[in-house]
Amino acid sequence: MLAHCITQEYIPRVLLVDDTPANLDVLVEHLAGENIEIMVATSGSEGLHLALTTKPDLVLLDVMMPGMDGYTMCSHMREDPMLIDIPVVFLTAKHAEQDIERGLELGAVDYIAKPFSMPILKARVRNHLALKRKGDQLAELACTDGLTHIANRRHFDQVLGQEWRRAERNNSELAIIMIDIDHFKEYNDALGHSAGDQCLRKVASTLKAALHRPGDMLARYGGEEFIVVLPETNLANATLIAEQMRLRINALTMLHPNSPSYDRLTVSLGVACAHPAQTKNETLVVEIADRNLYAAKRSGRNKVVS
Ligand code: GH3
Ligand code: MG
Ligand code: MG
Ligand code: MG
Repeated sequence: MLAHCITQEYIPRVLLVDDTPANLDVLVEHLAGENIEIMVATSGSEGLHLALTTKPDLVLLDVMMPGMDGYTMCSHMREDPMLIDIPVVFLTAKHAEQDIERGLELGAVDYIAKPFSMPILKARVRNHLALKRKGDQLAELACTDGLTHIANRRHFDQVLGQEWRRAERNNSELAIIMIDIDHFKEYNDALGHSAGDQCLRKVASTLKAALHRPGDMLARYGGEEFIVVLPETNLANATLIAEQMRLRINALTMLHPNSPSYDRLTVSLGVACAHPAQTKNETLVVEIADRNLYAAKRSGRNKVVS
């Protein structure tokens, strides 16, 4: 799923980890005017737990702490796919050349020695947060279809691979729906390309509205083709969802003046479902859904075949 909308108001979150409460108090006091949300932890293990549950945009990390020290916490973060993209800045009195080298080799983006200048620390925090934001925006753009703002094909392929492996581990089923707009070439020919683009956006948002579970995902697969992955869904339930999608598109009553079969815009849908234990790979499920979509086209369009 796409993480968050680029246009939403953005308040970055910073996690401070230090075993000395007085150090945390000073940082909290000085960072208070920065339009950031601050979270604090007084140990490496608490910091790691908070990082996992709150996904901060930056971690300011002490090194010397009883129990899990800062270096160890940083190493754990670099090994965890959920935490690997969160930048870490060490903020520590331990600043011999080899300490700094070690911290940077562990993947920290910066290493600041105590005692430090508060204005310089704030400037560095702002810069690291700005870089993190740019990285997040790029990652989101790389996953999004520019016209419809739903997931693109590349992101779909990644998610399908992940869901397939999850279904394999959980011994559960996974369903695919392929959707293709009927006679869309004629729609463009009759109403123009810009109306065609508008139509694609409307179809995307209408299909998306038929999905209700957080794990379900709709993507633009190609020109006027869409695809859905439904984790832990059997064929009967996937067929029901596909039928709801077909009805919702019908209910738009978008005039299709040039259609050889209907007076309004319609879609054809192919459904497939598989157990990873009994199926070669995820590509095969997509192929079966595509074959069923083709059958829906041949049997008159505006149909679901599963
Ligand atoms: P069928 O019912 O068999 O699916 O017929 P169709 O006309 O929908 O299928 P065909 O593959 O012949 O044509 C697909 C059309 O989709 C042609 C292409 O111009 C249009 N199309 C693809 N991408 C876009 C797009 O981004 N914007 C617009 N406006 N049209 C697009
Ligand atoms: Mg300490
Ligand atoms: Mg097509
Ligand atoms: Mg088509």
